[in-house]
Amino acid sequence: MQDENLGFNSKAVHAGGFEDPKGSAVTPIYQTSTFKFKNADHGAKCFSGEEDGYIYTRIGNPTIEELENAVASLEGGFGGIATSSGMAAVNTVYLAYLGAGKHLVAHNSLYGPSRAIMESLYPKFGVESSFIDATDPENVRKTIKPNTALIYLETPANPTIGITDIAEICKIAHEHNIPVCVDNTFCSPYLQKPFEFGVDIVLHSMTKFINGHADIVAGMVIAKDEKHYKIMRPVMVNMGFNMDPHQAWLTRRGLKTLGIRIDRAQQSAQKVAEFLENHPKVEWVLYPGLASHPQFELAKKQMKGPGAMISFGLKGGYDAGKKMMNQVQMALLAVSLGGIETLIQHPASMTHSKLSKESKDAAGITDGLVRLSVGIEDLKDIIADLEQALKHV
Ligand code: LCS
Repeated sequence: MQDENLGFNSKAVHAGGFEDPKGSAVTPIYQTSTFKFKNADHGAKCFSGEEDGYIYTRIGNPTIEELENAVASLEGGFGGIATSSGMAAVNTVYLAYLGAGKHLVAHNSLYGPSRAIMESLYPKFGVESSFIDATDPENVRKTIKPNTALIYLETPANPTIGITDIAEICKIAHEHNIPVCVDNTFCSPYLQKPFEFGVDIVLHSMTKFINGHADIVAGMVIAKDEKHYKIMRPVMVNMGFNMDPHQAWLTRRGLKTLGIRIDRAQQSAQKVAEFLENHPKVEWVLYPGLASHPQFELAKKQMKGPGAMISFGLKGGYDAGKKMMNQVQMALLAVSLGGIETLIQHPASMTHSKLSKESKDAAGITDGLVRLSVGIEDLKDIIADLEQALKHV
């Protein structure tokens, strides 16, 4: 059966197109740096592209390729480019489309380093950037300049859970022939398919939901079509942002259960968000499954479900948040997200600490914001843990 005809969970299990010559049910780990050519002519033809064939693992490897095909199939894109980390995926996109004299427009709330490197590293190479509140698409229109070369969004955004209207922003960007990239880490293709709304590039930190087991760091860029694939693939290869075959194998294994893990975590997240919203010590909660979320209607239109990420603020601000984080017992006080275990962290002092105070303020990353990644443990235990921790606040 062709992959295109399968449902999401079937694709998550079977997609990738690898047939092992020895009949292995699971794609083996091709733990090799290089590949033998049949003869000198074959080697030359592999290099010239006249023949398909593996050359060297940084360029391509069967275990990695199966993962690239599987994720591209789930996203509905042309091709995947696996990277050593989510940040390598972000940099593949930045380096492919930006350069001296080019300008980036991005949402103001992004994973800390995705924004911080635009403030600390890329100006060295003559790249300009503007960070705006893209939850109002008109702000994107107003910020585009003749040298704007990329529009970069995260939706829902880390850590504010702000949601941007992907279709509307693509419409504006494409009037100016500017490609749009969406970091789809918070949703995974199970909950959101940015290509359906017109984007050109999707990227993931697969460290999160796609792998889902908090045991590897990995990234993926997916191109809508061959043109964008050919712009980006050489950046990964030549910068050495490649994945390792063992990392690819673990990620492919994690991917198989993506849908059922998210179903479970999301079901609990809805209840946890409602619990927090009704708790007297909680000032506000941002979760796309709550009617109080400012983009609740847009979330319903654009996402298949509200996901497993919640941000909230306590009435006592930062000190109260710190007390709570020190009191959780089952949830781990740890950065990262999207795994089977519930994680809690404080973006202002942890994941987003490298941003300037002005950048944090403008993006709504307040000192009191606490981020919760709901795992697949029993709901009663997740709530009991939060409840006992809140008693100490
Ligand atoms: N994009 C998003 C939305 C992320 O949340 C992260 C990591 C990255 C890209 C980078 O991926 P990595 O290189 O770590 O695989 N987010 C993290 C977080 O919120 N806490 O720790 C890492």
